[in-house]
Amino acid sequence: MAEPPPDAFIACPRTRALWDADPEIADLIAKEERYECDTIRLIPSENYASMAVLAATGSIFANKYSEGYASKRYYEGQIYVDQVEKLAIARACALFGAAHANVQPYSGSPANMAACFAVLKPNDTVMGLALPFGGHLTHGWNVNFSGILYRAVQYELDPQTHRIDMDKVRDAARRERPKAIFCGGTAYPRLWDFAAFRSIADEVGAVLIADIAHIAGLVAAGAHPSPVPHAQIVTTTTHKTLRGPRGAMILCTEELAKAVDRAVFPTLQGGPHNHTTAAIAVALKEAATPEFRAYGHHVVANAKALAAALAARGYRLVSGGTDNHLLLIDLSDRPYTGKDGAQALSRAGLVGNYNTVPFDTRKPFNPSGIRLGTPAVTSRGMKEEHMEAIAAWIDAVLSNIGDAERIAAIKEEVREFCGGFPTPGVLIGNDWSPLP
Ligand code: DSN
Repeated sequence: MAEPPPDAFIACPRTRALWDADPEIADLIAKEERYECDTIRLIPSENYASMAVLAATGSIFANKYSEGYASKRYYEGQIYVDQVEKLAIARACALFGAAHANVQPYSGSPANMAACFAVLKPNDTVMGLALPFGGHLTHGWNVNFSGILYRAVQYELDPQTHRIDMDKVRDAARRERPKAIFCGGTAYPRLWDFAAFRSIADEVGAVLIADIAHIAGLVAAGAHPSPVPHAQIVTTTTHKTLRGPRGAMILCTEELAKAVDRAVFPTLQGGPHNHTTAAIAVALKEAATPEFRAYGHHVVANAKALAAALAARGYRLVSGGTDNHLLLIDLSDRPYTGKDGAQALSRAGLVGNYNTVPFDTRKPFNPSGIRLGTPAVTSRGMKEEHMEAIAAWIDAVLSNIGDAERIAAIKEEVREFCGGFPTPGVLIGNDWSPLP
């Protein structure tokens, strides 16, 4: 049963209208807000979008159809939509130093598909980091379009260092002659050497596609080297470290601009989600501020602090630590799996996700790793000293996995701790605080 609406929902005309029209959904939104306030969110691909980004996402730009691109649309009435899309493109190009941007991809997978359609023909060879080693489905994994439409070749991590061995990537590229090489991933805690990837791509005549979905905010903040001078195509989602709405963008060279635009529309997509484009523009404006630069550097400092605090408690980390926003706890030597661990942590209000580790001997649906990241906790203003407390709770949960009472007590401690940090974007629980 729906509870009475929180005061903050009554004060806002849009949530008030939602409560009147559909109290069940409104109630679930209020509950999710409470949940996002009361838990420590450690999934590295998640964040808190600002109130401004959410306002644009929920705006009436969702009402409008606008197939095509600014000044070349298939529908009338684009006076304001064109201005929004042009602003988003200009801000993307300025922030990342790119020659061209397409802000219409619906999300990361469609963006990668468009990148492939722009430069590959069916059965061409594509190369990327294998999914179980921290790559992404769309980088050539066999069940995905990228492994079905193309001849996919996958590189792995070095068994000792758990880092990418660029000599092995070069050897594989020389042998397999890919037409496109993906770099970037979802669970790689180290820096990407974009220049080295480009030199390999040039040597074999491939296009380099850098998927920076996870690290786009770090790149914008100067906390990770930029792929833009190296990769001919850069894809990214906009909702992870970049802290925008759920969406995506493709940046590319002038030479590939037409092919990329054509791949997005009309090859793969219809009408762009203009409300998302508006919110991407807002997020890009936020990301160009000194505050966001500081945020990006703090995300990395927090991840390093969390990694060090966990290592000090005896946890093995993939590659021994992190250079970016994420880390992977390797539980191969423990009697419980990554899934057991992630589920126990979640019961304590510490929300991460189970993940494969390199050379995992367990199955992907019940693997040996837990993936954690600091983008969301950093958006709440947590600092290095708070990572020590989070590591202590993680250790307490994993050391007491079957102890429901202890885990319930930790959940309460976590909830109380969370009350000390504003939650960006939520209406209830605290206030309309600006992002730290
Ligand atoms: N789902 C994203 C992640 O969590 O990394 C990748 O697509």
